[in-house]
Amino acid sequence: MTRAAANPCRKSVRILGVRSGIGGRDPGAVGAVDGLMNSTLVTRLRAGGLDARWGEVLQPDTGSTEPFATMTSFAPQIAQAVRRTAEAGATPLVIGGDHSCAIGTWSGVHAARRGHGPVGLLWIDAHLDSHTPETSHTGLIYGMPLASLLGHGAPAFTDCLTPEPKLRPEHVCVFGARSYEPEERALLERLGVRVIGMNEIERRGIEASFDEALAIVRAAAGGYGVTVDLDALDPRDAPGVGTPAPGGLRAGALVSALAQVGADAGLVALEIAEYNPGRDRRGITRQHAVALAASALGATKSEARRRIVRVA
Ligand SMILES: [Mn+2]
Repeated sequence: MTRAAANPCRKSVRILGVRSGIGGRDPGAVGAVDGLMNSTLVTRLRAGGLDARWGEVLQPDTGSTEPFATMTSFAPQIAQAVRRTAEAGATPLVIGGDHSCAIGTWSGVHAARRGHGPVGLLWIDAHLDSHTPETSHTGLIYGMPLASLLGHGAPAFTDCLTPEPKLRPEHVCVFGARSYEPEERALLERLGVRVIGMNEIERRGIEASFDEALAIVRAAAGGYGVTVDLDALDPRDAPGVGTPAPGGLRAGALVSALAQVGADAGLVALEIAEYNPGRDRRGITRQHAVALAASALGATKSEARRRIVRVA
């Protein structure tokens, strides 16, 4: 008997690749999908008891070089792929791409969970990603996805799939922030989004801080998602990102914290963005990305269970 037959309740994870760096300053995140395909990601998730495999890999239409125009048609494509995956009963694991992919990912999750209630989102990031085209200093889309999902910004993004906010401020928590402009901080404050920055995490400890963050997103009736911008990690652990910011989370501490998510049935989707293989050193960012995904999807604690099944 195969292990799959012995354990028909294995959680199904479909990995969706977003092969794009059009939203960032450094297009290097376009290499993330191929970098993670050539990693231990799938074997690690399977070894942890999950039915994990790659699904669709999406890439933007190369006909246009204007990022706003490109993203206007690409974000709904990401959203539809995520929606199809979630509606088929699998947990989507979206591998960015620069973090502008989140506009599509969480619009798709919103659509898939429509009948269940609003979805919470834990946004783990060094930055707030909460600019609008009016406040942005750079015009880069990877600085705008959270504002867009909250219903603020370019209509092309706020109206992805449907013209409505995809997230409610009371169900969103930003975790690990330490580098941002006053305008985006002001937007989140005005909306009432809880931001747990690095100063606070250092003062209170990651465990107490993460407990609060998880309680906020878990309160959403439609389940919750987690998006990890790898620049949330300290550059010592994650040099392979486009926009590193000193003073971040240590990888081991975040992997431990995310184990709570993995042990929970409420996770509806996971996203890991901003891996930039060209800036990585000896693959350490990639290794930590795999460990974060395994922990958040609950692929770490099933080793013992598998041994018991085999013995039985
Ligand atoms: Mn980000």
